Amino acid sequence: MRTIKFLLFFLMFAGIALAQEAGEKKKIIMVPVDKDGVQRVEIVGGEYFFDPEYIIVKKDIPVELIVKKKPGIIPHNIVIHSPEGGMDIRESMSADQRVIKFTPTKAGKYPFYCDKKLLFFKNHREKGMEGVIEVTE
Ligand SMILES: [Cu+2]
Repeated sequence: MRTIKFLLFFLMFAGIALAQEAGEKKKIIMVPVDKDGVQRVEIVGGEYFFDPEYIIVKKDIPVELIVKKKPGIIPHNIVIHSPEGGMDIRESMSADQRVIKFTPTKAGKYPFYCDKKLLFFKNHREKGMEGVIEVTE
C-alpha cells in the first residue's frame, strides 16, 4: 500500500513537471522589414534571459538589433559568433540602447548569448541567457 501511495505521488509530481515544461512557451518574434529596408528588433537582457529569445529574420536584408540591459549591477553582453552566417558580434549591454548592425548571409539557426560570468560560477549562458536567431531564405 505504501509503495502504491508513493508511486501515485511520484506520478503526480512527474505530471506537474511535464505540464510545466509544455506550458513554457518561447517568445518568438518574426522581425518585420521597415520602410527603409531594415529589419529592426529590440532585445532586452537581464538575469538571466533575453527577451525575445527567438527571432526570425530574412537573409541578405540588413538587421538592426536594438539591445538594452535591464537596470542592475550585473553586467551582460550579447555574443553572436557565427561568421559563417555573416554575424560575428560581441557587444556589452548597457541601460542605454545600443544598435548592432549586420546582414545575415546564410540561412540557418544561430545562437546568441551572454558569456559573462562571476568567478567560479556558471556563465550567464548556462543560466539561461541565450536565444536563437533564425535566418530564413
Ligand atoms: Cu549576462
